[in-house]
Amino acid sequence: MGIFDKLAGMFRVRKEEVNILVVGLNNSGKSTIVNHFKHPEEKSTVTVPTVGFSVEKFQNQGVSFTAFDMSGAGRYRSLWEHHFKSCHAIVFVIDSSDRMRLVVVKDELDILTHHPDIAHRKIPILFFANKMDCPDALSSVKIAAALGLEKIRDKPWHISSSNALTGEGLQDGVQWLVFEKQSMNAGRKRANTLLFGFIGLLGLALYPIVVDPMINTEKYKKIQSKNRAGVNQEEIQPGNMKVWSDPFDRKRD
Ligand SMILES: Nc1nc2c(ncn2[C@@H]2O[C@H](COP(=O)(O)OP(=O)(O)OP(=O)(O)O)[C@@H](O)[C@H]2O)c(=O)[nH]1
Ligand SMILES: [Mg+2]
Repeated sequence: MGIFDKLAGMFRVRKEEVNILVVGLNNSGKSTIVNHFKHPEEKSTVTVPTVGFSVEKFQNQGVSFTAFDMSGAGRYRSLWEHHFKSCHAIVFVIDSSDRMRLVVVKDELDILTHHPDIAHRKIPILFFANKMDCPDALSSVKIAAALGLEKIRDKPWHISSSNALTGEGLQDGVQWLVFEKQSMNAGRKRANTLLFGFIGLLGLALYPIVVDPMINTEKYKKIQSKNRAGVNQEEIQPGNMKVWSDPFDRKRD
């Protein structure tokens, strides 16, 4: 690949790729949500409990998503943390009609937000208060209060009520996620521009002192020898060193 191809590659607008980790208790509707976004030809017609996890790819609003659809069954929940490091966003699905297990949801959320691979990252978390069509479903506001979401202050989060069977509320949630990722990228680009600007200015300031003497060695050698010519060489021989000031003001012979 030639230098121009490399430069063209650097300046080409790269397609955004986002890894999302889809977690939540079993039967909350994670796989049904992921299935909704898949290409019609790739959609599965039957919903079965996920074993371990499955990796699904889909496109939405010009963004390529790779979804790690995790099983929510107790014996597989320990697998979630293996994907914390590599994910760019988390989708946390809650069955709004499963009031009994809301406390388990809160425990799992606390474990996730306190995990070392998540705790110090400004990673966006999208909550789906799913199964809003069920008659005993709690509202997204009540779920947010029950899970103490207002305490998550160091990460952007959003909660959407959804019905994964009809797709209601799903697009709103993903739209928020895309917006959040894009504004994060814009912030990072601004910071990079500032950094490169600063480095450029520093380079300009240091050029005459550091770079120029390295390039124009002959010019600086001439200046050096000219300066030396103005100094009496005898005076700078160690044996002939003169004491210019005497702190005790003694007379010298
Ligand atoms: N009424 C209703 N049922 C839903 C909704 N979303 C999913 N379901 C049903 O809930 C059941 C479980 O859905 P899954 O998508 O398999 O749930 P999951 O979270 O992936 O479960 P695991 O893979 O076991 O962790 C299925 O029978 C779905 O049809 C919803 O919004 N409303
Ligand atoms: Mg599943």
